[in-house]
Amino acid sequence: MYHCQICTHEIEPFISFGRMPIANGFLMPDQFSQEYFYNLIVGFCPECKMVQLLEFVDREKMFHEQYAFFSSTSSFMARHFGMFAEKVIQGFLAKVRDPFVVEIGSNDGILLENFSKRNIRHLGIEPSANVAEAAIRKGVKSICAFFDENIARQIVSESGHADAIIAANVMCHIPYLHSVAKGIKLLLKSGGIFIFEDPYLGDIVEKVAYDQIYDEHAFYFSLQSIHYLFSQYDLEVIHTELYNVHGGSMRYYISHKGSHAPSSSVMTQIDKENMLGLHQRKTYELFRKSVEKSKDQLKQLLLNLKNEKRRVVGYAATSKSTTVTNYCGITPDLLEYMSDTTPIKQGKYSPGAHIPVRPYEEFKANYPDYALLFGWNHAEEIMAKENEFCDNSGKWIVYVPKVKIIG
Ligand code: DWN
Ligand code: SAH
Repeated sequence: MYHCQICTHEIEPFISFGRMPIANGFLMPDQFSQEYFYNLIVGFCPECKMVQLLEFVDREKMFHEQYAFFSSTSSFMARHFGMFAEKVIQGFLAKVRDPFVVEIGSNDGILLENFSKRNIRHLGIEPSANVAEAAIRKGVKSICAFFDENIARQIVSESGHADAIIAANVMCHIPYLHSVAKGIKLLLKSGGIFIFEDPYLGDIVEKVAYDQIYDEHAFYFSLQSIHYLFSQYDLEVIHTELYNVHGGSMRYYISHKGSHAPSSSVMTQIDKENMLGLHQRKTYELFRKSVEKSKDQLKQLLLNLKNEKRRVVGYAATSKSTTVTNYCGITPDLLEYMSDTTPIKQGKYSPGAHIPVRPYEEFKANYPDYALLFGWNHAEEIMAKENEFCDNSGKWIVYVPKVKIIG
């Protein structure tokens, strides 16, 4: 029996992906025999509506000095975060004297560099030392730590309260969200704003984007579950916005209760969630059936292409690809290699499935017949730069929202 991380009610499991390795645990052959696995199972809490993992991997196994994801690998995301910073500055800092901005999970500084370039006082909290060092090299002030209540207290005593706390794609990574919410409560200035975004549960369900489910993503947020959590600390969701990044993300604006007037977006979004059925278990049962269908179709397509002796390569060794390859049983006989632009992944093998990861230059030098788009969330950016692949009769295989061939 498992209990909800947010409200302690019993969780209802609705999908199991079986044994899974660490999503970003790219490794060398001499490490195969000691590879770490855990059970990837997701459940729904009927009380607070939080969708969450049942088993968690120790944070030090995922976030360390060899973390494989560098945020700045996507130029579209760099632009997105430039606009995010602009909104924070114009909307909340313009009238503040010597404002102070804290980012949780600042990675290589992709968001905070927009503040440091304007000489705005800032601090990034980032536990993965190698990416934090990349940020520091860019002039982004960062400390290597996991954000929680204690770190928040330390920041207040050393630098004062924050006018804005920002976070992207990290809140859903933190199982101990109560400590984080307490930290936000004590770090945020009265009248300050906490803004964060994460992949949105509504999009995951609607698009059958099951590959967003992996060890690092402890939670799959809806507005209802976020509201439940923060209202316990007298913090209030005052506004929400949807963005077309990472497959559909929700940005939440949170303040001390009563300090900002809530916008109509909050009630509108709650109504939409009720229409989508995000508060009902049966929605997740249907999701499971769609996931199983997607898996069968993708596996069959790859088997057919193998029989036709076509060359198929994975495009972008994303964290998400670890769920797809392991769950669908995609082995090196079905996928020649995975192309990726990140040096730390190149020359290694994918977690669990042990598919070689090769530099992007190899893809360009010898185009395959098909590219399985593991970076489907960056499809616009990727397809725009891969005209030559298509001119050479190359075709894309996508699996979100449906398994299909493009080109
Ligand atoms: O939540 C998370 C998100 C924000 O980032 C983290 N838990 C980890 C990570 O997830 P991901 O690995 O699925 O992220 P992306 O951004 O979908 O994929 C990044 C990978 O794709 C990098 O290894 C670089 C690669 N890539 C590439 O090879 N060519 C990316 C692009 C845009 C490209 O053109
Ligand atoms: N914000 C970036 C990075 C997202 S990846 C972006 O949107 O691209 C998730 C990041 O959160 C990793 O860099 C990881 O090291 C960091 N992280 C994980 N747990 C954390 C915690 N408790 N506090 C702060 N950062 C954390």
